[in-house]
Amino acid sequence: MALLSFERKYRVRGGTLIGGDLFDFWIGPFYVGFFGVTTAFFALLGTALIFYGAAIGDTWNPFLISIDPPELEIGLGMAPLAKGGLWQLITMCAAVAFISWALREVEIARKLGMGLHVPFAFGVAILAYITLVVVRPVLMGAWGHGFPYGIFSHLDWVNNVGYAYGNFHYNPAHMIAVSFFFTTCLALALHGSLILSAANPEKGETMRTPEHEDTFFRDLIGYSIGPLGIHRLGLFLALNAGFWSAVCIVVSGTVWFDAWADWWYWYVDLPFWADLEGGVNG
Ligand code: 07D
Ligand code: 07D
Ligand code: U10
Repeated sequence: MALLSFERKYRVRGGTLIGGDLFDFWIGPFYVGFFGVTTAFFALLGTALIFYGAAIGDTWNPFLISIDPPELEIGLGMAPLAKGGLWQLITMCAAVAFISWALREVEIARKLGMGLHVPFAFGVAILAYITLVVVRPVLMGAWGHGFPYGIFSHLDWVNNVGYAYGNFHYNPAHMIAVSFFFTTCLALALHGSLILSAANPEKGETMRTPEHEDTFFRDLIGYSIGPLGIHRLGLFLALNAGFWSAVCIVVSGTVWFDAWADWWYWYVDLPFWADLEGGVNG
């Protein structure tokens, strides 16, 4: 079925979470829905506030514009607009816009009778963002621990927060997250290359089948995870990358306050070798 006639058949009312038939329509290619309206509203409002912040700031250089969170002294209170209040409003707009976008994905999935995997996956990205700008600042007692909204300034934040804990690479959850990111790339490179090698033959050649794909990896490593399995694995890897990222930052400054390298002393201090010659007590 051609895509457009498919869309005509499936563009039917229903499946909405809220608002019934209200907003249950399309504009061009986009499904609107209640959460489309809230996404559009809060995304536009947040963007307008960023432009306002830029206008009262001292640069229009897109790399240097920065909407900073309040000073640490403000704690968890509301700050004046020009002194972090804008950041607080933009954070609210962003959170509501992202969550609305996820709920719009839920409504579209429900209309199509599909699983909720896509909104769930986006939910993990939202979790990482909320962890950075809400959960960790609240646990640490000040909005000032959130990251600033600017292209270069947010890089400075990552750098500075990283060095506040010595070498951030020693954060064990950061290690797990980084390894999941790397493995996600490996999995997508293997999957993309395998599919193209089988399903996109030279002109005149016949297309190969999933059995060929299975056999390639059975010949190579003795095992194939299969055409459905690789997608499960890919989703698992990617979601873990985001999840362990959220873990690695939320524990920094809430349950661990020192250099991350020192965390590893539990290992050095294990009784098996702590008393050996050359060990910490030896
Ligand atoms: C390709 C999908 C398209 C999305 C794009 C991003 C904006 C921001 C707003 C000026 C993969 C659109 C960008 C709407 C403009 C203003 C106010 C997704 C794709 C093209 N970062 N980060 C970038 C965000 C954090 C870090 C680039 C957002 C954390 C590092 C872009 C968030 C930490 C590097 C960007 C966020 C962190 C970047 C490319 C939110 C840890 C880079 C992003 C909401 C996660 C890279 C100059 C990309 C770069 C980069 C956006 C959060 C670290 C500007 C929206 C605080 C180390 N980040 N980031 O391709 O070149 O994402 O920076 O949480 O090296 Mg960042
Ligand atoms: C937060 C983005 C959410 C996005 C959303 C959507 C729009 C719409 C519109 C396009 C989480 C936004 C959408 C705005 C756009 C249109 C139309 C994703 C988010 C909701 N690190 N590190 C990580 C590595 C070092 C440090 C994570 C590597 C140094 C700190 C990841 C290296 C020091 C923090 C990671 C490295 C350091 C991190 C980031 C290498 C600095 C964090 C991914 C090879 C001196 C952050 C939750 C992520 C984190 C984080 C990777 C090095 C510090 C695992 C590979 C040693 C302080 N680092 N890092 O989280 O965990 O994505 O954040 O050296 O806070 Mg690190
Ligand atoms: C995958 C796959 C697969 C495929 C695939 C894909 C994964 C099985 C079958 C998909 C993959 C790709 C296409 C590959 C490329 C993708 C990426 C690299 C990921 C990154 C993507 C991008 C960078 C693109 C981002 C683009 C976006 C987000 C589109 C932007 C959209 C909009 C701006 C409109 C959004 C629509 C909304 C919010 C709802 C509807 C709203 C409107 C139409 C606007 C009108 C507004 C209203 C009705 C509300 C009124 C608004 C008000 C009141 C606000 C007023 C407020 C003020 C302050 C003024 O596995 O294989 O193949 O293809």
